[in-house]
Amino acid sequence: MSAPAIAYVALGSNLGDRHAHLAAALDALAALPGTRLLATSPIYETAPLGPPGQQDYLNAVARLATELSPLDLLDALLAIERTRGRVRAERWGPRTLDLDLLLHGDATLHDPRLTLPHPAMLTRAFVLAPLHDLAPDLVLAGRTVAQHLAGLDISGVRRLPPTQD
Ligand code: ROI
Repeated sequence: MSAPAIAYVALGSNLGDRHAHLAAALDALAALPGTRLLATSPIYETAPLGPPGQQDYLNAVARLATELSPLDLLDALLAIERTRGRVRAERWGPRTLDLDLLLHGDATLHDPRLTLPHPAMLTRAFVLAPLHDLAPDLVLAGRTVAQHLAGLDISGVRRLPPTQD
């Protein structure tokens, strides 16, 4: 059997009990077959990118070691989203839980269902700020996560203090 891949998953929620959705998602990630939850970033409260009038998001990033293939992991993420009542309606509209596969080892993938690395991850402070907490020196497209983040406007992202539960 091949070694597990290190995968990074971005979590987002801006509808309902946002903290509960993220906590449930982390529990579900930790329970996936062939997968270990290695680390979780702090949670950030972030201004919504997309149509106006939405609540702020909570965002975080998780690092996994997984034996699941990229597409099997994607299916697992979609199933977790559905357990939190995610309905895919309006594009860029509010959502109970969004789980985006950012990276799966060194995989590059151009599948109709999944592009790896995630095509928008390097331009979104709400993804790069929590990723930076876990992997500042990870090199993507020739620059470290820290270098990518330094070029972004981070005024809309605020790290929340750790919770005590
Ligand atoms: N905006 C923020 N701040 N955080 C998100 O996770 C997020 N997710 C999305 C869109 C609608 C693009 N906006 C977001 O999918």
